[in-house]
Amino acid sequence: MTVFTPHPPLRLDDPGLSEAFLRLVGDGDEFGAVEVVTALHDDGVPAQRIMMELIGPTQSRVGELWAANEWTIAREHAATATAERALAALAARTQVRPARGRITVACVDGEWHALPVRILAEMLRLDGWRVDFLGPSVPGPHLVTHLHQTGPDAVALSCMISTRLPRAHAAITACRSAGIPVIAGGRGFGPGGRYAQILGADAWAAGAEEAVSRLASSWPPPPRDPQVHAYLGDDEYTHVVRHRPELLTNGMKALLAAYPAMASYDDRQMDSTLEDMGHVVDFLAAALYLTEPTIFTEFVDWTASVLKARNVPSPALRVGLQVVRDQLTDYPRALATLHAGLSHL
Ligand code: B12
Repeated sequence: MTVFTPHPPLRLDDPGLSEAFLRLVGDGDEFGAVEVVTALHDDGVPAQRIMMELIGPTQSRVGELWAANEWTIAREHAATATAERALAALAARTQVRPARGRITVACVDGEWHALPVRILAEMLRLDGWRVDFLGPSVPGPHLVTHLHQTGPDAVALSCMISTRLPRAHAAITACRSAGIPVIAGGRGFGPGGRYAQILGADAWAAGAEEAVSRLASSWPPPPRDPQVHAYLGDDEYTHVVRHRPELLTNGMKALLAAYPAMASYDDRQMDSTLEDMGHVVDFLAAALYLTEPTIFTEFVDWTASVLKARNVPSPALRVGLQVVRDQLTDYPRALATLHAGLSHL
C-alpha cells in the first residue's frame, strides 16, 4: 500500500532550497535534482522560473566553485551534467505546440558553455517557437548548411567567452548573408552586448527572458546591409593568430628560463601552463580584433584570481605576459594591450 505523506508546497524562495539543489548537483545526484525540480513544478512553480531562478544561478555557483579551486573539473562536469538532466526532465513535462516560427539556437565555434543557451532554447520552446538546438561549438560553415536545410526565422547565437568573438563575427556575417537575422547573447559579447553590435548582430539580449520578449514583440528586425560589419581585424591581429604556435613554443621556453620554478613542474602542470599561455594569446587576439583592450584586462584580472586560488605564485602570470610581449615588440597595439594587462597585476 502506498502511504501518501502530505508536505507543504515547495517554493523557490524556501530557505535552503538553492543550497540543497547545489549539494545535489555537486554530488551528481540526478534522481534528487530531478525530484526537486519536478516537485516544484508539481507545486505550481512555472518551469520558466525554475530554469531562471534555480537551475541557471546554481550553474553560476558551480563554475565559481571550480574557479575558486573548491571543486575539481570532474566534479564541475558531473554537476553540469546533473543540471542538464534536471533541465531535460523539466522540458519533457512541458510540451508546447510550436506556433511562432522556427529558430536555430547554437553556440559559436569553440564555445563549450552549453547550459546557458540550453536554458534559452527551452524558454523559447515554452514560448511557442520551434527550436533547432545545435548545442556547443558549431563550426560556422556547418551552421550555414543547417540554415539552408531548415530555413529558420532567426538564429540565436551564444558566446560566453570572448576569445570566440572572431568566429562569432564570421558566423553572424554568414547568417545575415543567408538572409537570416541573428540575435546574440552570452557574456562573451561584453557589457550591454557592446561587441555584438560591433560584429553586426541584429539584436542582443542579456538573458533568456529578454530574448523571449524581444523575439515575440519586434521580430524580424528591419533589414540591414549584411556587408556593413563584414571586415575587422588588421595586420596585428592577423600576425598574432598566424604566429600563435611560435608565440606559444617560444613563450614556454622563455618562461622556463625566466621562471626557474617551472623546471620542477610535472606533465599536468606543464599542460595547464601551456593552456593558460594559449588563453593569453587568444584573449590578446580577440582584444585586437575588436580594438577593445578591456577584453584582455578583464581576462588578466580573472586569471590572476584563478591562479591565486590554485596557489600559483603571482609572478607566474606577469612573466607569462612579458614573454608574449617580448615577441611582439614591432606591434604597437599588441604592446599597448599587453602593457594594460601587466598594469592590472
Ligand atoms: C559554469 C562556467 C564554466 C564551466 C562550463 C560548464 C558548461 N559545460 O557549461 C567550466 C568550469 C567548464 C568553464 C570553463 C571555462 N570558462 Co567558464 N564560466 C562559467 C561561469 C561561472 C557560469 C556560466 C553559466 O553557465 N552560468 C549560468 C547561466 C544560466 O547564467 P547566464 O550566463 O546569466 O545565462 C544567460 C545568458 O548567458 C544568456 N545567454 C547565453 N547565451 C545566449 C544566447 C542568446 C542568443 C541570448 C539572447 C542569450 C544568451 O541567457 C542565459 C539564460 O538567461 C561563468 C561566469 C559567470 N558567472 O557567468 C564563467 C565564464 C563564462 N568562463 C570563463 C572562462 C574564461 C572559462 C575558461 C576559458 C576557463 C579556463 N581557464 O579554462 C573555460 C573555457 C571553456 C570553453 N572553451 O568554452 C569566463 C569568460 C570570460 C569572457 N567573457 O571572455 C567567465 C565569464 C568567467 C569570468 N571570467 O568571470 N566555465
